[in-house]
Amino acid sequence: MEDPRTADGHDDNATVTPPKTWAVGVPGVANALKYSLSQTSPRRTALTLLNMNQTKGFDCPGCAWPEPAPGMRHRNEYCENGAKHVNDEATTRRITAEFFRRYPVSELGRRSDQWLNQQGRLTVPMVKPPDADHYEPISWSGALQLIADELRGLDSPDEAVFYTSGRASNEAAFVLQLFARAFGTNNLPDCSNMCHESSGAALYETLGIGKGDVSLTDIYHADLIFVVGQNPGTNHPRMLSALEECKRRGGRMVAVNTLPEAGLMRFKHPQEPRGVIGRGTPLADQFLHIRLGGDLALFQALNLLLLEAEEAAPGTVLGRNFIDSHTSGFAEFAEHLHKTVSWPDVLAATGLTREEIEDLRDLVLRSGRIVVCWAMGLTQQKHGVPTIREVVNFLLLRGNIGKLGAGVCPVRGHSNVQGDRTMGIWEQMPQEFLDALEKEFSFTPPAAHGWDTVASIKAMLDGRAKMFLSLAGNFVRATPDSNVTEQAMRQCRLTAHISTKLNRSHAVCGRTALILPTLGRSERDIQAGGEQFVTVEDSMSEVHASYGKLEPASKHLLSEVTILSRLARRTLGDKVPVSWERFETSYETIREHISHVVPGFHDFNARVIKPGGFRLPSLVDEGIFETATGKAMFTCNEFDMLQAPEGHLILQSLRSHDQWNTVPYTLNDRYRGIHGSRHVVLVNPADLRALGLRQDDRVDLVSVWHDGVERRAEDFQVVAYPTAPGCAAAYYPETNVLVPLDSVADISNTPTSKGIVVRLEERVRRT
Ligand SMILES: Nc1nc2c(c(=O)[nH]1)N[C@H]1C(S)=C(S)[C@@H](COP(=O)(O)OP(=O)(O)OC[C@H]3O[C@@H](n4cnc5c(=O)[nH]c(N)nc54)[C@H](O)[C@@H]3O)O[C@H]1N2
Ligand SMILES: Nc1nc2c(c(=O)[nH]1)N[C@H]1C(S)=C(S)[C@@H](COP(=O)(O)OP(=O)(O)OC[C@H]3O[C@@H](n4cnc5c(=O)[nH]c(N)nc54)[C@H](O)[C@@H]3O)O[C@H]1N2
Ligand code: SF4
Ligand SMILES: [Mo]
Repeated sequence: MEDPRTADGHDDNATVTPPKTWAVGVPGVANALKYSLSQTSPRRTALTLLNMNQTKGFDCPGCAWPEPAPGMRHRNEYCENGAKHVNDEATTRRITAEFFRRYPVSELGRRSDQWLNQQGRLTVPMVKPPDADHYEPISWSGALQLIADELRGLDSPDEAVFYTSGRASNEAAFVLQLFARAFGTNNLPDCSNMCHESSGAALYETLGIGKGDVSLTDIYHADLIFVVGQNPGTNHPRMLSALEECKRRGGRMVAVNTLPEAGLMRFKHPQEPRGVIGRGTPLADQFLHIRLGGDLALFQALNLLLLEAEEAAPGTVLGRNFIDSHTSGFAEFAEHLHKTVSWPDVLAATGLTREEIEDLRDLVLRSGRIVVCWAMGLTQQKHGVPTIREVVNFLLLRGNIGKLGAGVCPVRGHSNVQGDRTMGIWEQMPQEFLDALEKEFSFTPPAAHGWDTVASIKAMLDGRAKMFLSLAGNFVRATPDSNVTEQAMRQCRLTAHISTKLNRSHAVCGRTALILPTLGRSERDIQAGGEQFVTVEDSMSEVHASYGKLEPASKHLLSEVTILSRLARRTLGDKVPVSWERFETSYETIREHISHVVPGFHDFNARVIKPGGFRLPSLVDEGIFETATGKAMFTCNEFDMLQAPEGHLILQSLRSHDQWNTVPYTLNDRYRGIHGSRHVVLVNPADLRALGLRQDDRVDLVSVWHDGVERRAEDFQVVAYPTAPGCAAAYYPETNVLVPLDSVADISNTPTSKGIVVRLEERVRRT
């Protein structure tokens, strides 16, 4: 792969200032406004922001953190980064057919992710014919016919892959999965395969639910909140308001992270006067500076300490009633921990001291109600699933499941990633869901599981997959092993992207490629049946409506639902008895079907228009666990830790403060004190000394994997940073090239983006 930064001629030298120890407040708001005004006018910025996260406005297209109940919302119920995300969509810049005449695809492939995104909104459908180097305009019907013909020409429906990113609405997601299954395949990979799949796998097995079970009320009422492997100050900023509220009521917080992230330490509330002028609220009562991948060992050691405390003072530590009536496997679990936990291993894996873990135990013993929140630091590890199972063990020990102020909280990424799953975007939906589809639509969906993201890439590589359609997202940048994935994508006969903004997946594409420009969530969606809204589900299972307010970026845009239902109709004709044409006229029709197919959605149309919508019921809250034993399951997990050979480091790839996933907005990472470049690698000063490196040295990052293939990310600037010893950090997606396609989490098949063994090869030493 040619380095995409070269064509833009910047991003080669960072200036570094000390990392911040608090998050949000005035600089945050000012920063958001600066970015917004660079994209659009003051009037449009105001219109956009005042409508975001209001009951009759649109859902923030940023993360999946929930809004407070309607009566408790601020007039400005958004964060700095939400403001940036929505104005990135609301930008007044446009990409027209002229743009594609000017830039050949080969040149677009050399441009950086940031440059591609900055060109503005896509406005007209475009096609790149086989062997051509330019996209050219095509009519909507021509574009959809090309895809339909390609699909119908396949030898098997399983040669097609339908990818979804978590920005898509419930309605679009439901139509896409219906189309794919009616066409005959379960090949429905999604961004979740790379995100919270490990959470889903662990929670399904142990609790019988694929999602979290806490609400905002639980967060407010918890006595202790764990924030593990998560950087809320950047990635879920309004979570800090909820943590602040919990602390105001006397709750405590413990942060477990490889980096001392600003948002974990102290918070200044931007919508409260004291947040603007004061020192803010201290957040973490204890900070555990853990090694990458050390959380499994940490929770095992903590659980053993709790078992020992119970033995020392029987009847005072464990939730015996809860364990006896609601769980299975306790005795085996307890025996397993007694037999296997070795303190030297725990200290080596975590990099913590025994005293720190004992202090944590004491904090736990003082806390009746506990919530554990986590994100990518846990899920994107080889042993991510066992780690989350061990978190569940921890909560079960003291009965912290299914009661007020307690529970599991995997904090979701994309605003509707949880909803997309609920709607059936999953390559392995349970048979009950497929049966319900069959009953509603009178066709038999395929039963065999489809391909997830990693399996899809492998299938494209060896020619089993020939056609790729994407509903939102940026597949070639989000996925691991960039060089390999790019080759996979180029081997497809046809690739088609339903997108709002230009990205690398449009430039690194199949022999024939299509760009299908679509409405963003902030835009008005007018159909034959009148103005439409869509619905989303947040990280806490709240389902609500989102009403677009802005004029669409172009009159040529079609909605996601329109594109998908027209494509389904063209492809399938009357092969299945589905009235696709009615879907685009009124999305109520789709919601009516959803209410018959998806559990918890009865009276969907009536309930979702109430202010704030409704919350999906959680069986766990009713004490029902749909697991193999019919109870919440304690599990026995084998100890595992990440190890790097002498002279190597373990690297995590993470987000800066100024990016949305594969899309950097600027080259800065304000809280971490990095400005002007994303090609930096953060290394602990002691490791730098041991490796004979200094701040500002230039290095290549080379990953070490047993296939012997050299994976190299070139020319990174070394930054001395307080990351846990032995653990380095660099940005995603620039370092995806280093993650081997086969380096995946056990069970969930999630790429191990937070556990890559690397060596730093020095380039030119600065004098
Ligand atoms: N502004 C903004 N918001 C976003 C996104 C965005 O790109 N930009 N992306 C959205 C999406 S899709 C997602 S999934 C979420 C992601 O939200 P996060 O999971 O917060 O995102 P990452 O930047 O990947 O950060 C991972 C955090 O885990 C820590 N960590 C890494 N490895 C370990 C480990 O082994 N143990 C522990 N204890 N900590 C570890 C890292 O130091 C870092 O603080 O954010 C969502 N929100
Ligand atoms: N190394 C490494 N890799 C990772 C991660 C990591 O931490 N490290 N994180 C993983 C995670 S958690 C995730 S979720 C994935 C993210 O993977 P994706 O979800 O595939 O990537 P995004 O960058 O969110 O996709 C951005 C694109 O979506 C399109 N888009 C935006 N809004 C809309 C819309 O409303 N409709 C439509 N149709 N299109 C829209 C735009 O064209 C934009 O360019 O990446 C994963 N990859
Ligand atoms: S916390 Fe997430 S959903 Fe809320 S405004 Fe910020 S980015 Fe948007
Ligand atoms: Mo994600």
